Amino acid sequence: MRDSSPIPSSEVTPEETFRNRRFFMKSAIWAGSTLATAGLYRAFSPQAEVRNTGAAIATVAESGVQTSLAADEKVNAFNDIAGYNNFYEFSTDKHAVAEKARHFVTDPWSVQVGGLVHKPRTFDLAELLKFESVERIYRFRCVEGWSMVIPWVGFPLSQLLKMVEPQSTATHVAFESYHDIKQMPDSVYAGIDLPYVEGLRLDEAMHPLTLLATGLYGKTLPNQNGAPARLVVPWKYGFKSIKSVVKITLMDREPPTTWSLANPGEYGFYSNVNPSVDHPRWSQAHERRIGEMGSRPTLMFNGYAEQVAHLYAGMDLKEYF
Ligand SMILES: Nc1nc2c(c(=O)[nH]1)N[C@H]1C(S)=C(S)[C@@H](COP(=O)(O)O)O[C@H]1N2
Ligand SMILES: [Mo]
Repeated sequence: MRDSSPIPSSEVTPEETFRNRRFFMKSAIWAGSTLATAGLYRAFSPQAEVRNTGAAIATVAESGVQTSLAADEKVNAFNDIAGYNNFYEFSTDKHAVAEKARHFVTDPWSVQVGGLVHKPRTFDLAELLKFESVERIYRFRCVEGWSMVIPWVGFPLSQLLKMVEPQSTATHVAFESYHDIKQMPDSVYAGIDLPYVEGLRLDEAMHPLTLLATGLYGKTLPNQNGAPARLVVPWKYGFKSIKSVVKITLMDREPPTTWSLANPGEYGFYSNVNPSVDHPRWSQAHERRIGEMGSRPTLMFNGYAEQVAHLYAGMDLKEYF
């Protein structure tokens, strides 16, 4: 998994409506009013574009989650986010994924949640879209050394996990992606075992920053970004954020993960963004932000250390990479 393709130019500026909305959202965040913010969202985002119409959409103000960007960080253009993708089931060519995923059928859909839970349950698409959505603008850092800033729409995974009531013996959560050779004919060239699987520790999965995303830029999630629902764990390398999830299983041990199965020496279970732990074949100290010239320093835990460092207290992050 090494990126050698050129950076796509981001000539396409973020949509005007989004910029306007963002301007107002900033003041709303400081005002700290979820209700007011939800109203602003509706005012600046045409309902027709958002599939999550069933629930109000709040912003980062809710649950006191701080996810602010530095002054010099801009949200990436929609065309960067939806045009430069890693989704090996469709293609290993980042620029080809969007087109190959165009006809991917994501409705009907269901996510089966089970394992060490008191109330196993299957969520259909309508049920997933009924969770109260929030917008979270997160940095997204791929292990290959590129990054973006993405305005996700989704809900904290903890909400779904609480509904199934994890048993006291559950320590980890396993995730599985959709895989169907008929819909994903190029997956025979993926070079990794499929279905794609990932995992988190239960406390990581319950962390308020961890999302199940169902949209971005205030719209339904594009197929190439993992429709209809994908994990987003902003302090870990991008490959942990598994796409098009169909199965979630609570376990009492660390589940296998696709990239550590493929290459255990290069991709660990934790894969926290860490500028001081290099990949065996390249440095992780810097990254190129898609749409920018040059490079910028990679931040510990991708800039979310204040929120997540305590999860790894006492752990040697070179050993648990
Ligand atoms: N099922 C599945 N999930 C996946 C991948 C994949 O190939 N298959 N690629 C991962 C990698 S390496 C990255 S960087 C991100 C890319 O997400 P994006 O295309 O939405 O930016 O998805 C991750 N989730
Ligand atoms: Mo990645």
